[in-house]
Amino acid sequence: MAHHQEQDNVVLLDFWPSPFAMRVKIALAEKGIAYECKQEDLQAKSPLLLEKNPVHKKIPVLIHNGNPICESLNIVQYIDETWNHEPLLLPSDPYQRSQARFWGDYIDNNAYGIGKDVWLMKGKEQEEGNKELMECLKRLEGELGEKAYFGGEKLGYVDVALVPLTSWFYAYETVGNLSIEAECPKVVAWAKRCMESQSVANSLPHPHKVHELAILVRKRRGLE
Ligand code: GS8
Repeated sequence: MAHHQEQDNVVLLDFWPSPFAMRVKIALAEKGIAYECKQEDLQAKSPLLLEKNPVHKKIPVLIHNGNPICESLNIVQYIDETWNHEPLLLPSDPYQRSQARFWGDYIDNNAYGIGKDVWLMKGKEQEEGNKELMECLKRLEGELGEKAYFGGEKLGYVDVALVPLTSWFYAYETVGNLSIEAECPKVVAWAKRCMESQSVANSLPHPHKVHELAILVRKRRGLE
């Protein structure tokens, strides 16, 4: 199906520090799609968010010509299929596609799962959390191996899935007193490579801004 960009109305319900929303921003930028970005206040969700994602009531939501698409990796796949021109994010070979989705799931269920909590911990619990996070990143480092990107020579689905988390690395390192680069140098070099793409650089906030937010939330919760 041919798509005419002038007919497309694309809106993203966003929250700037959300790595899930960053995935969608990278995918839209890769495809060169113009869109309107609406910031949500997650303490006071808009009627539009509640209407468009009544099940989870979470951002990101992509609204394409009025139709909502929820869940960030589902949205990335939708973008790749709807604007099915280069650059393709998912490989076309079914086996390669299955592998890309496998790692996307792994990243969701592990890297983001641990990452979501590790900056809100302290003491012994934090030590355990850090250990778990580093095991997960080492697993990903093994999968990356000597490749430039997870899918090979160019930025693809797995990179889009994982790279937003790297904008939180500085916060994890500072709050948790650890060095990700010392333990996972290839992942850190890969993140820098990804940042050379405008689509990634323009979609990720400055790590110091994320760190400031992390400290603010920790103080609010009495962790600092
Ligand atoms: C996760 C989205 C999410 O956690 C996805 O899109 O991939 N699996 C989903 N969104 C959070 C903000 S980022 O931490 C959110 O909207 N939370 C609001 C809430 O839970 O009330």
